[in-house]
Amino acid sequence: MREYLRELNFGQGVDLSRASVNDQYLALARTVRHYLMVRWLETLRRQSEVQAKSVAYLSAEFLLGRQLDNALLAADLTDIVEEGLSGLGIDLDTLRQAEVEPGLGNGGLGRLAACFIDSLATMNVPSIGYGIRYEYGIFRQTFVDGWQVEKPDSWLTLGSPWEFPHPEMAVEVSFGGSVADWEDDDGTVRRRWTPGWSVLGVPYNYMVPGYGNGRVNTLRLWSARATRAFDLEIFNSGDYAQAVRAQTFAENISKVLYPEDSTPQGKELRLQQQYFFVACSLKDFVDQVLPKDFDLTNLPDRIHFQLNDTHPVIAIPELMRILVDEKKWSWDDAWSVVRQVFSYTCHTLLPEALEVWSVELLGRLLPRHLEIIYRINEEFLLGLRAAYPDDELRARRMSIVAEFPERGIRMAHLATVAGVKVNGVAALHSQLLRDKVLHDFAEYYPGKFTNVTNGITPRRFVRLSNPGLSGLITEAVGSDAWVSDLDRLRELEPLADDAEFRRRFREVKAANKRRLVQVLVERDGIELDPDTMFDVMVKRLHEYKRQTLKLLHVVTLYQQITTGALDVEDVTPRTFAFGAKAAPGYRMAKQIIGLINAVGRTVNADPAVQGRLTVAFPANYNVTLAETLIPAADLSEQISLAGKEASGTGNMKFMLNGALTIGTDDGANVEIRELVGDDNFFLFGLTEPEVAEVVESGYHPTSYYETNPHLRHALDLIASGAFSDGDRSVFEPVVSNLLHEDRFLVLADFQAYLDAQARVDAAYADPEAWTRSAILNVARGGFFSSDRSMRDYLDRVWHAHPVPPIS
Ligand code: T68
Repeated sequence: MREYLRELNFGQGVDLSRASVNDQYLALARTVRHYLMVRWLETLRRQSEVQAKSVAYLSAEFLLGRQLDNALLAADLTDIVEEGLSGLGIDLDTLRQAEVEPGLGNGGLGRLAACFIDSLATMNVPSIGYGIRYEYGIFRQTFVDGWQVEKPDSWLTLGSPWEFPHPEMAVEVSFGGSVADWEDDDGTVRRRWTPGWSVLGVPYNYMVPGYGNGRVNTLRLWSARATRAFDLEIFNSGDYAQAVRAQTFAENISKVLYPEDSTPQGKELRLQQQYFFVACSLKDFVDQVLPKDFDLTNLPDRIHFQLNDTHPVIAIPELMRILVDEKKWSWDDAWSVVRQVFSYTCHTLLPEALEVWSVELLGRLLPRHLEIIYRINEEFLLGLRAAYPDDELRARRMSIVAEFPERGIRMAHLATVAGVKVNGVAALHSQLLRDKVLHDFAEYYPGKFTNVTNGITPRRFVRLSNPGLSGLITEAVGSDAWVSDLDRLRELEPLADDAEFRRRFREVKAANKRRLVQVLVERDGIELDPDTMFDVMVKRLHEYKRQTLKLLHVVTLYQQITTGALDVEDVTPRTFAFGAKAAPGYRMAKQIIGLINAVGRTVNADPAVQGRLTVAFPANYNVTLAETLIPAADLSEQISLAGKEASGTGNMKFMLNGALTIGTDDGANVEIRELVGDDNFFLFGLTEPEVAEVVESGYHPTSYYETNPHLRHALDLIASGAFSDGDRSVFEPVVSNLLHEDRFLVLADFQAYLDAQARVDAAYADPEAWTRSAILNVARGGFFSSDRSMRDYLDRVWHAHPVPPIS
């Protein structure tokens, strides 16, 4: 505590009596990071000594969540700090709440990256995360009259104690200009890129502490600054305003995270962001991380670059450029190294979500890279035509360069051609990648395709977010070894049949529900009854995830009760909780948010359903809210159309926190169900092959509307204006989309969903049996630790190894 007070006095410049909560939080954060510093330096020292093969995780997003609690846990400081602070009259929990989470990601993909670097550190794998330090992360969602209104996320304004800026290590990244031939000293003709403009990338380092192993890995995020040339311009031209504009232009590159989810937009700035962080990272690795005299022909022994989706795929031509243009290697030598050091993870099945950059844009922004991509493609097509001599259609399908609707570069194809491995993120997803999305490639490159099912870190999503359950598990297992060895949860299995254990398990869930109730009152002014079933659907808002299906269930129940078709006494009291952000430009998603809120307003105010149906939609669902929401859930909604959700990771978090899942046979749900068994999972809906068949034979949503009275009544009620003050036009787009288009077969799965929900009600009516299932969900969820995902990547993709722990 002496150190803490020093930080307050000398770091924040206040004494205890005048310190604000923010001062106190910042001082604590700095105290903790000092404590971790020795380990960080030791990790770095050992890393350069041992020269083991490392992993570089390249990701445009790292959705980290709050840092304090995780750092305290990793360093085993929580108890000491709590006690010390309380001696000073300070409540640790108050300081925890003062932290603004860095929301540098959109959803699953960004959160996955954060879980992976946590696991790599915990498993003693030499690794580094590379990404972008956005000044504004994912927008803060507010509701105005139930409609989403986005506010900027200024996560840096109150100070950012976890980062270490290194402006002296800035690297220069160039864009634009032109390419021309030039003659080398030895007479070889080479291509020379003369860029048009450049920016600086300033590295900000973040500690990634392993759990209880003394290791601290690094996450390096890049921030864009104007180059010194820009500064000189200010000096010389005298046109101060223009020079400042130039500066703003440069800094725009890392200004804001694109709030897109699965729908790529041909945004120039986005391509700038991608090249910016990739070029900074490769330069950093080659010039700074590797030893000075390193022979780059040995690069594959020292590093594997994992490409988190296609966002960093421009790294492939960038490394070619470095080797061929800067290091003056032959093309073939460069290619033979490049094709050994990258692998690509695909996170989608929606064809429209695969990135394609227009040749016009790429050629303007990165002319040399475009040339390199063309040459990679030429050689690829040469091989392809040799393998399939009379199949020009196949060559066109597989080409890295698309010709329609405009000339474009298919980044997924580039990644697949150059990558050592290509993986999907759940068994079903990987299979569909092989069989459908990248089928031609899987035929041409057998052995290149693999699966690594996603995982989540048990440190954040069980140990920290669910202390009650953690205590129970530790007691049952006999130690806290399960926190870094999640298979030990299996030992809980026999306890599912122990009435006393079930009672305590139920008590933990009840306490988590009360904690959530309290948080939502304070955070949103939402009042909930903890004695109802908490039925939770939290994830990005996207039509394929089918929040509307959940909503139609709510509306159906409401309609049935209010018309007397259902006796209110027969309805299981439920709280339907939603959490979802819509991409600002995604109109249908925003309409659906408006509709959820409108239904909530009506249902919550209607005395006829009071105490039976409640809709809660707290705004701004983020990692922090997930940490209290998920442990409180009874029922986990994972209801995407089969074949559309690559994996899902929320589904795993719910399972490990003792919620039962109602879900389709999609993504990782398939593996969840295999593990828990059909008795402990509420399966419904079309399977992926059935979906394909329905779509193939012509899908007519109206036929479901016409033949299913429940569905008709629910849709009619929405269309009637019952949730929009009688205005029939407000939600007309949602209703008519469902009736006439329904790309994601909501109506086709509606009745099956209602039936499954009836099974949920029946099961919930028997608390002992329900608790037994919930315990089995936890006991059988160990597979979904991201530590296991890391082992799979190490074995199947990276061929790297943990190094001995730091004592
Ligand atoms: C998600 N993808 C998948 N994308 O939808 C989910 N996209 O099934 C999977 O579990 C998760 O990745 C992890 O593998 C995303 O989250 C994005 O966020 C995104 C961001 C920018 C552009 C495109």
